[in-house]
Amino acid sequence: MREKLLQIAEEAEKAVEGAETVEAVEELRIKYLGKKGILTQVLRGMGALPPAERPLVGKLANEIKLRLENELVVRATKLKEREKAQKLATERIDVTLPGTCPFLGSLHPLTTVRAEIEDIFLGLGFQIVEGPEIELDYYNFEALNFPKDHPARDMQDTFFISDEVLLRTHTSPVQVRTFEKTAPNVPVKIIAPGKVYREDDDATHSPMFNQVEGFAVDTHIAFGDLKGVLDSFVRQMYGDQTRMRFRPSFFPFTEPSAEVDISCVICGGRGCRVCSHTGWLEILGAGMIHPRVLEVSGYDSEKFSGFAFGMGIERIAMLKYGVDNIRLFFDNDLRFLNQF
Ligand code: 2U9
Repeated sequence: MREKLLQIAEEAEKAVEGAETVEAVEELRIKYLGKKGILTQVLRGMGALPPAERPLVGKLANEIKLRLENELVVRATKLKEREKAQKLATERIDVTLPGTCPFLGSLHPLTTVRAEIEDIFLGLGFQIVEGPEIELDYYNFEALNFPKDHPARDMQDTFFISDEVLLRTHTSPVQVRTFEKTAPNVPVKIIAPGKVYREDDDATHSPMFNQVEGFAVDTHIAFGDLKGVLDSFVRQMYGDQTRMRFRPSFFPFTEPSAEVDISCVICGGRGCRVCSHTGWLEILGAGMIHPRVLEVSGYDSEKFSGFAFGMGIERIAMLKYGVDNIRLFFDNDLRFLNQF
């Protein structure tokens, strides 16, 4: 056993001396000292020795094991240093080369436009309020002057979860809910941004889209206040040169009601393909809140009045960036999104 141990030690030490790579040293460690290694096996077989021989042979085996472990570490360190020195001598790093730029994501254009709209209205003293996308018929239609069989409901068909529960078709219910908390005598000025759902699907309409509606209620609110607020909004959004015009319209929840156009952002009003040679682009709807809507929510319409407006965020973004199909916002095509 003694001779066998000394022979293994000599053979292993020679092999370590001759190893030329760190990997070769590791292989030798496994060969001699690993779980199934040569020296490990011998140490395991010591039980078969006569008891009198065991202490001496055991001592020798442990010494050999320790020496070999030490030689493996010394050789691996030496080889690592040699490899490092070789690399330093041959490898050249050009520190003037540009670094590799990590891929940076960016905000979705609709997120950016929504934030811009919110910033403008915050600057005009409005507060931002959000509400549920699954709404009661009462808040979405009834309280806004759309009785059950009113034809104006047809233009805002939506998913009904039950007779009384639906996916909201506009963010106006948020404003009715706000009225309920603030009436009968607290003035309010809020905008309600969020997703809405309608049965609409073409190049400029999507069954799900984002709206921002706003309103102000106080004593002495007049149509001129609405014009001032919207004029400030369109000039901040599309530039100071942008002009605005109002055309009469109808909404059940406002009286009088208007559609609002801006001078074409492409041709400045001279007429082009984008504005169908009219010089104008429709961007939002607005009006004075119908007295019945104020009364239903608890305000005295003899004392209080208010204006309201609504816009589609997609439409505002399409006009701002010259996008001609609403689906581009929802397709997740990076060729489109990377442009923002
Ligand atoms: C209350 C009272 C009145 C919100 C208004 C519009 C006019 C309007 C459309 C613009 C494009 C919807 O996204 S769109 O299709 N909106 O024209 N919205 S006035 O009026 C309100 C809201 C709440 C309590």
